[in-house]
Amino acid sequence: MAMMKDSDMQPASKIITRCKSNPILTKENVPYPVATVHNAGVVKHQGRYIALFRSHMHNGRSVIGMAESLDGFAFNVHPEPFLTPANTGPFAEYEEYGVEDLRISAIENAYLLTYSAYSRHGVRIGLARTLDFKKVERIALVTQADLRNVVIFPKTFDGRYVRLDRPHSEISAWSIWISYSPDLIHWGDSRVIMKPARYHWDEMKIGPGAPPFETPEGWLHLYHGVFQTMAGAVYRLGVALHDLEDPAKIIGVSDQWVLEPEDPWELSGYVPNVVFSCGAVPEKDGTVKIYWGGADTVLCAGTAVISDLVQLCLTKGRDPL
Ligand code: BMA
Repeated sequence: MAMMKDSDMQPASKIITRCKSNPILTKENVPYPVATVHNAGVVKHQGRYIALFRSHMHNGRSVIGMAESLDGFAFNVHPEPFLTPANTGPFAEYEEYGVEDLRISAIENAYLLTYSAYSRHGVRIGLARTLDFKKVERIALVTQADLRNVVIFPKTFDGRYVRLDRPHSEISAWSIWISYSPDLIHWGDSRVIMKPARYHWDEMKIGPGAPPFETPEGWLHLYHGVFQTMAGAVYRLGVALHDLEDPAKIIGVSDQWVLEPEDPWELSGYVPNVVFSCGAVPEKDGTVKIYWGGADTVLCAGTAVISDLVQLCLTKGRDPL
């Protein structure tokens, strides 16, 4: 891996250009009572951007709302939430405390939705599918407790689905793992592929962010990393590049973050000092729209040039493990 000097560092704020109308969604834009609007999975469906965002309700539990946009920045929120905890069937017991942090992967003419399901038993991941964002079909609970941040690659590899995830551990800093499945229900061949770096911006824990997207050089993955300070944890975003044929192989991880809390609505709110992403939309012009929750309170957006992010992984890398 190429080592870098301090003079190689480009400030994070230059790599992602924040949208001038940030925050792009707040609780005031939601036609039902919520305390927050943040972490959103986003895709382009039939020419429209669809955002499935998390909101805390006034009892502190979360639901998933839906918003639509023509340009990816000005969103209108639907009158009813998109996904609320199941009250019957096998999912009800595990969604009792709420549903959170949904990611969307477009694959095989459908959209796979992965979300955190909270209950008295811990947190596990629910997998659902939609074709049109009108009807949602729950497929399976695809993890035990405690595991979060499941993102599915938008392509199969040798006939298997591939996901990144983040198990909890008491003896190791929380890291990014990979798992495989022939049918979306049974997952295995799990192994760790990326760990936090000691005394580094993400040394406390890392986790998958937006589902990876394809670039000519590899799959680009926007992940989150956390640093513990005397004033609490700081959540930032970083980038890693995975091999196009073998997504378990990391070609490069940027040694510097690409986004950190800077705006007032990222520095203070429900949870201060947080930028947290569940969605990014690559565009044909070589840019990517990136969406993140600010301080677990509002939804923000920005754009980056994809090749800039790739170059960071390739030239300012560190060892992934
Ligand atoms: C994580 C999740 C996210 C949240 C982040 C920062 O553990 O709960 O939903 O945005 O913490 O509070």
